[in-house]
Amino acid sequence: MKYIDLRSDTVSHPTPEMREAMANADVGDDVFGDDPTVNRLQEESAAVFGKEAGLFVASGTMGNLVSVLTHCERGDEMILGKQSHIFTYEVASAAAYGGVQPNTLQVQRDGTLLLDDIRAAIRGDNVHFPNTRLLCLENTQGSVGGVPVPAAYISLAAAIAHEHDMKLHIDGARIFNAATYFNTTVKELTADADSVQFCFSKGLCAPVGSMLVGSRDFIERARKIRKSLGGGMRQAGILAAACLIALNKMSKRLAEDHANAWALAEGLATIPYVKIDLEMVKTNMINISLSDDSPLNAEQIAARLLNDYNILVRPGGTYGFRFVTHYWITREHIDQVLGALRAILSAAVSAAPSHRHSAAD
Ligand code: TLP
Repeated sequence: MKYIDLRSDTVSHPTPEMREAMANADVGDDVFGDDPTVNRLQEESAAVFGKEAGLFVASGTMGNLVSVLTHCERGDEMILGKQSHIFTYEVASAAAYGGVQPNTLQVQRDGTLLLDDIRAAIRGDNVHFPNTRLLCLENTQGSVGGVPVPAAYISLAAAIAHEHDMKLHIDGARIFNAATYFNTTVKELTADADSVQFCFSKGLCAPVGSMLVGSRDFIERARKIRKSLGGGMRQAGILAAACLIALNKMSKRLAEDHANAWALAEGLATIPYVKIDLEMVKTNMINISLSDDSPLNAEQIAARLLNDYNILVRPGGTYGFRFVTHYWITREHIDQVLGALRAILSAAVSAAPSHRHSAAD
């Protein structure tokens, strides 16, 4: 890759092995269920997660939407984090296409929703109320910093949902990062979930694709909803071939990305003006902010990193930057990023020591 790109793990390119597998993939028409490579990917994914069946979808957003629309009827309610990806970054698709009302709860620092908040949010039997059908959890939880959520918590949340005749969906876009952190399996982490969406195209490096897994009946209903959204793909085995490598090989190397994230975090903690909460760095994401006396703001630093060092970071949000490590980020890159940041900040201090947040490029 031409840049040191830390904006997200979604930027990771397919590996040479993936490109070769894609070129040689056996394919068929997947809408007819004829694509052998897609079928294999769906079966292997279901087995890895201990579920009955899988459905290959174009993206994480599509996987979450198909799942919500399969679990819920129009006018139903789902409980989910106010900071969850489904609520925040999926264009209100469940409301737009499914008429599903979100009931949002504060996400905690550990990526969970308080169990008491979940209990309190579930509607009783009353003519005025919508039916609460679904609880959605996210693992790892992205907006609080890629925080992994443990199996014990998921079991407790699932038990509450199931007691109330609700289903549990897990947005597991980065569930393999969570399993790596806990040194457990994704099967263990999602044992109590009724459906799980996970992504091949983030830290696992595939170019495109996500998977929805659940019971056979759920997946059959989901298949029809995927078709209605225009998600019936034809010779998708070309993509599934790369995803098989993601599933079986790339999912086993994420500890390297976590170690690189930790090295970056420890280095960042020593740079003046950088504020970082090391306790929150657990997987492949790091959020930092800048102290009020920083000589440059986040946008200015990002522009200099790009122009002078070919380093891409994403400024904004509630933090200064988010850095995400992935397969194409090496330890040497981490050292380069730390060196560049140090150089940019100290040059800005010597150039304009009295100007706060106003040094021009
Ligand atoms: N997240 C992207 C952006 O959309 C923010 C990123 O760079 O992190 N669930 C979670 C937890 C995600 O982080 C994402 C993507 C998705 C779902 C959606 O996946 P895609 O992008 O494949 O639709």
